[in-house]
Amino acid sequence: MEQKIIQIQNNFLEKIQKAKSLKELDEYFLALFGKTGEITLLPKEFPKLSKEKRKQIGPLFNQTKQKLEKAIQLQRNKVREESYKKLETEKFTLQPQESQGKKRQGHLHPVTKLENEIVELFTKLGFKQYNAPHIDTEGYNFELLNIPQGHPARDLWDTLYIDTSNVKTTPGELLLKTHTSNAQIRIMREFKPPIRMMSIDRCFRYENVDARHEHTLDQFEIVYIDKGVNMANLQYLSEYFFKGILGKDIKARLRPKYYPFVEPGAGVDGLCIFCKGKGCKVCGGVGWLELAGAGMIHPTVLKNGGIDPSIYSGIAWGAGPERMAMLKYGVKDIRSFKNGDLKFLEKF
Ligand code: FA5
Repeated sequence: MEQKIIQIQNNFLEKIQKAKSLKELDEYFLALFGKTGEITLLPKEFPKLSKEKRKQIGPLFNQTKQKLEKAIQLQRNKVREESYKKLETEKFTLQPQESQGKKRQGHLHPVTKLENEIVELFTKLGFKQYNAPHIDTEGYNFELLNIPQGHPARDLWDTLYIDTSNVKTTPGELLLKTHTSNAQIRIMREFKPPIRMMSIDRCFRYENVDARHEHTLDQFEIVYIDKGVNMANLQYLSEYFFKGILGKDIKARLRPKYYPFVEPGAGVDGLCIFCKGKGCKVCGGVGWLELAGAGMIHPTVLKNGGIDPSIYSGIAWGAGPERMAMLKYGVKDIRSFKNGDLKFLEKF
């Protein structure tokens, strides 16, 4: 076992130190710490060891884990700094397009196009747009959504908090909104049921970015509240939504998922078009790409929004337009959408 740990360490340390891109480093991170990563799987073998051996191996394992994490972090910083330096020295020249005999024409970003389609689809059903602030209070982002301070569910969202120690008039802790669900309570307090609202906006997370996770991501949220709204409406709207945007052949599934602000809660997945459900790097080996979280709005949240849950019920969901764009346009890495590569954008 010592041999194995040392071998993993030596093998990866060398590769990490030679890595020239963040993408390469993300791949090593996944190979070590992903679901089936070499470091992740090692503790599964510990029960086979004697008690004495375990005492020896434990600290070695922890040291190796920390060493590798630190090495990845250091190399990430180094790669970033080098790319900034390159930017400072690089000369940009704008090519006179006319002299090349063709005019270049700009167009909307592929995700913007897809979001416009979503808005159009839901406008037809009577939904109106509503956006909440990017910098928001813990109250709207968490507490009023049934996630009090210290609740373990806060760990589901890697939150970027704002240092307000020097601000005298701050209304509690401020943060960058982690989801468009921060609009829910405002919508309920501003409008009387029946409510059909939607919100498309940018959200921010302290995320370990990879092929399907961005730190700056868009979300599309709906809040639909009326008498007698139920899971069947959710199922119908999900189908209307995914088929309307991704085509009638899209294979989607609804599975139970926990969110403190809905009951019951569901995760909506689309079949990964890259591996056809077999499992690949893009979907993290699962075969499905999570597109949305959804559910029946929790009675406590309705009450917090001033709505009587004995009269009204509601559904909400938060979907990821970039994830949908990956499936719609066959894009294997979510980071391609925002890295400013014109060659990529010109394909659309
Ligand atoms: C939420 O953010 C909940 N607010 C969704 C919700 C709303 C549930 C209303 C119930 C009722 P989650 O963290 O799972 O849940 O994100 C929702 C969707 O956003 C995901 O399914 C995915 O499509 C997208 N998403 C989440 N994190 C990222 C990320 N880092 N990069 C890109 N897309 C992401």
